This record gives sequence, C-alpha cells and structure tokens, in this order.
Amino acid sequence: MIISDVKVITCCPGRNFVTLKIITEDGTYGIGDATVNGRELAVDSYLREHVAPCLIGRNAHDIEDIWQYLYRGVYWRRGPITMAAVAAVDMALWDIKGKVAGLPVYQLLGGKSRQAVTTYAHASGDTIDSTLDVMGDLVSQGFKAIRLQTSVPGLEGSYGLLGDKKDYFELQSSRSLPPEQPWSTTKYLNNVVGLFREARARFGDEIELLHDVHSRLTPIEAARLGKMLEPYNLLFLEDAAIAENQENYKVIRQHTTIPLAIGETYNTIWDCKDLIQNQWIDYIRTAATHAGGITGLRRITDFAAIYNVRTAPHGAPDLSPICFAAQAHVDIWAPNFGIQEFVGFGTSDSDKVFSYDHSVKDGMIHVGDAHGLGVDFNEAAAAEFPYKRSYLPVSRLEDGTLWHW
Ligand code: GCO
Ligand code: MG
Repeated sequence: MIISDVKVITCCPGRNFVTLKIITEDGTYGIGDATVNGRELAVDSYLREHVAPCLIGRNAHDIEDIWQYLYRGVYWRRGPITMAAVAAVDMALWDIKGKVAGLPVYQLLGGKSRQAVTTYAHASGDTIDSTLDVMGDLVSQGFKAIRLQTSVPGLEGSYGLLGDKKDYFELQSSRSLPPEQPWSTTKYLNNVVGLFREARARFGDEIELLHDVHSRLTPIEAARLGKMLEPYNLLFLEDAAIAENQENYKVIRQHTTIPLAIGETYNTIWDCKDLIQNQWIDYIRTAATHAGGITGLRRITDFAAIYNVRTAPHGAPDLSPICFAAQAHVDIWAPNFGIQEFVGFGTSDSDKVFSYDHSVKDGMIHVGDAHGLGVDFNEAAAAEFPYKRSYLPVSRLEDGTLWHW
C-alpha cells in the first residue's frame, strides 16, 4: 500500500474546512480533517509544504511509524498546527486500513463497547425562557443530555449564542477582523444559576444538563460557580477555567463536587497528563482533529481510563464530518466513553461536500458499517466553495482588558 499522491483541499461550504486526501498506488484513498478554526491556511500550508513530500513512497499501513515520524521526528513537537496535520494524516491512514481490511475502523480498535453513541445537544437563547424552549424541542427529538447557554443581561453577544442569526455561534463570518465581545464575570454569575434552576423546575431531574464556561473564570471563581450549581446536578461543567497551569484545577476540585470537563484545545496527552493523573477532572474533551487523530485519542483514552476519567470529545461545527466520523469510531469502542458533543452533522452546503454513513436517532449516533471511516469527500463540490478568511471573536472586560474568549 504505497502512498503515491497527497492532496490538501481547503473549502468553505458555510465554514472553512481543511481536508487531506492520501491516495495509494492502487487507487485506494483515505481522508482526514485538519481544520484549525481561524487559522486554516497555516495547516493547509504545513501539510502541503512540509508533510506531503515526506509521505510519498511510504507504506500506508505503517500508521504508528508515520505518526512518530511526524511527531517525534520533527523536533518542533506539539502545537495546534503540527498536531492537526498529524491528525489528518492519521485519520486518512486509518480510513485506508479499514478499507483494505474490509472493516469499519471501530472493529480495528477492538470492536463495539456499546450499541450507539450518546450525545448532548446545544440549547441557547437570548433569555432563560427562550433557551428552555429550545431545550424542549431537543427533548422532544429524543436528546437526553442538553448543554444550556443563555445571554447575559447587560452584555452584547455571549458565547454559545447565534450572532446575527445567520452564522453559527462563533460569529464566523465575512467580517474582516475578529469581532469583539464584552465580558463581566459578575453579570454572568448573577444570571447563570437561574438558567439551571428553571431548567430543573421545567424538565425535572432525569435529563442531563451541561454548561460551557468557555474558560472565562479564574479558578476560585470557577470553584464558586461549581458550588452554586451543585444543587442542579450537572453532568459536567466545561472549561470552567483555563488550565495552562494544570494545578488550576486542583483549586477548583478542592471546593466543589461538580464534575469537570476540559480539553477541546489540547494537542497531546501532555496537555492533560496532570489533570488526569491527579483526578482533577472527570471528562477529557480532546478532539481527533486537534489531538493527533485516532492514534492520539486512543492514547489519551487509555491513560484516562486508569484514573476514572471518561471521554467527551469536542463536537463543535468547526470540526469537519471526517473528524465526527473518526470520533464516532473511537466513541463506540472506548470502554471509558462518556458522551459526545453533537450539533448536527452539517448544513445543506456542507452535505454537498461530505457524505457519511452514520445516523442519529433519539439523541444517539449509530455508527455505520462501511469500511474505513464511513465518510467521503467530494472534491468537485468542494471547488464550488472557496476558502474565506474568518476569525473567532475576542473578549474584553468592560474596562477594555483583553480576556479569554
Ligand atoms: C464547544 C466549543 C466551541 C468552540 C469552537 C472554537 O464546546 O463546542 O467551546 O464552541 O468555541 O470550537 O473553534
Ligand atoms: Mg467548549
């Protein structure tokens, strides 16, 4: 299975996606996702200029050796751009191996540990009431776990909400520079607990509730929020604070029993080693695209299992359907799988470019049995949707201080 061609395609069917296609001499191909939201062309160029030439002539079956070659062999280890490139290569090679073996990738990992993959959906709105109306719709569609985000009164534009109602919540758009959003911890803390109190009053105690702080609190503020939310039994509180210093989570953990989740921006096991080993978190949210592909996720998953940490892979819309497929295979295998974030497989435009062999019923992803990852990429359709520069927003405190978005 000698690799004879490598293509990098960056397209924008609604939002930007970087896709890698690895082709072998007999025409078998595999695809991988390398999208880094707002920095797409950095990975595109890394793959095109630095990775593709090293892949030609290698045996596509040597997934582990190629992973090590691109990670350990590169001197400049880790980082979002390098690891997204490694991830895309890794996914494409697992796709090829599955196609050659005549098996879905989950079978190569060890088979199914469950029948289907439980997901959580997003409900958001301008008010607590409208957020809970969205939650009601999701519950009636069969979702059993819902992430709740609501506007903060007095703050223009909050994380997790539809911006101008056309773009998804990150406000990815044709704006020429990153949009700015104000932040006030006091205003947020005064509002957020009511959202969960009302949700429990309206929907009872069985439905699972989640919330994403998007790293805007300091560790001690996060600890306080954890205590305030304890009565409402969240499945987890996500990104309660930044953990560049992993000991931040020791502070939070000392004060609250709320389950904690983090990891969507992490690139390798080293970003979460202390968090996991010290049992400061309950869910690790690394994504296949950003943490070294299926091989990277599998390593983190096995390590986490030893410390009772479960997986909850990132599932935002800036991960392409290829990443969703890769994660679905890992999710259905992982003995310590927790829950998969899910915001739909795509839009009508992205469906012209990507096709997939998975379905969702009653809030669960049913993984198909197509060989490989079970996802495909239409190059001709992608050419109709050229790349458009876009940025994530930035956040500032009300006095102008730059804050964590
Ligand atoms: C989530 C994430 C996303 C990120 C986005 C950034 O939990 O789904 O926080 O909303 O903001 O993926 O690119
Ligand atoms: Mg998040």
